[in-house]
Amino acid sequence: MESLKNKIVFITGASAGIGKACAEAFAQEGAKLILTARRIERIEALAKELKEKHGTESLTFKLDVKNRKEVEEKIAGLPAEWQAVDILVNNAGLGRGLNKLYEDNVDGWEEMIDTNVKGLLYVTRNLVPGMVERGKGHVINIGSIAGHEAYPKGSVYCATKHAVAAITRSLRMDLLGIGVRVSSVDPGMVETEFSIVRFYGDEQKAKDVYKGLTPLSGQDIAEAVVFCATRPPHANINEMIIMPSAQANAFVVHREE
Ligand code: NDP
Ligand code: 8X3
Repeated sequence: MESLKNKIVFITGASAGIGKACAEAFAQEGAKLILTARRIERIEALAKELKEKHGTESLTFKLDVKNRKEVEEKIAGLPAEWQAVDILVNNAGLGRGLNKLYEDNVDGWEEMIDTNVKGLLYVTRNLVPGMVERGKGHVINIGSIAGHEAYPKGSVYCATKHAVAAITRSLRMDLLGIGVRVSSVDPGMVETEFSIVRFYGDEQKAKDVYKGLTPLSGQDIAEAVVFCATRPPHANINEMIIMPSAQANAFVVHREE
């Protein structure tokens, strides 16, 4: 098992859900964290909490992955001691709406494509060259079951996660022989703020998504991400699909009354 002690881990979308759980899991392993998201007050509070609990050293800054210039400038301006990023967790992402394509809100499409696809690309494009130069690193993308299957009313979200799957596979080939690994962790239903965001703040609708079943938690996914990151250098987890036991695939779910 590869130690994570003092490894520098850059996490996008660390202010909630899976990203926050990843920060906690990497902190427990003694990693140093670069915590980014738009809600800076949340990541600052998280950094403080992890410092108290585990003595974690963190660098925090506001980063909107949709903003190409901001991504370029913030990564180029990393303090010298934070530049050698070992692990990038491309987690920032969202769903907007659950509607038939021909009735859907186009603004939500822009947001999903700009965040889940272009945002992930901007961050990757700016951090991977350093990994290539150093001949080591690991990119771990948070994909989705929606990157393996398409489901009704989810055409654009599914398209973005299919894009993440394609980017993961191509990048792995681009980096072959260089010492930089690429993995993807692809969950089914995880109860986070995801559905609240998808339904534009409708908490009841969000709760109903997980009604009658035990969904995954952010921690379940974070444990898988840490598993990928701790494989010995000769081994790579290409992709890992993780579902709640009550979910067989993107559509078939068992709910208790
Ligand atoms: P949450 O809504 O709980 O967290 C999403 C995170 O992404 C937040 O920290 C948010 O931070 C960040 N984020 C969103 N937009 C941006 C942006 N433009 N720039 C930077 N950060 C951003 O959802 P999850 O934790 O569930 O989602 C994390 C990832 O997991 C996403 O990629 C999602 O698609 C994926 N996923 C989720 C599943 C689920 O069922 N929950 C299942 C499969 C995959 P802030 O708003 O502060 O910027
Ligand atoms: C988010 C979960 O079930 O909508 O990736 O694909 S789902």
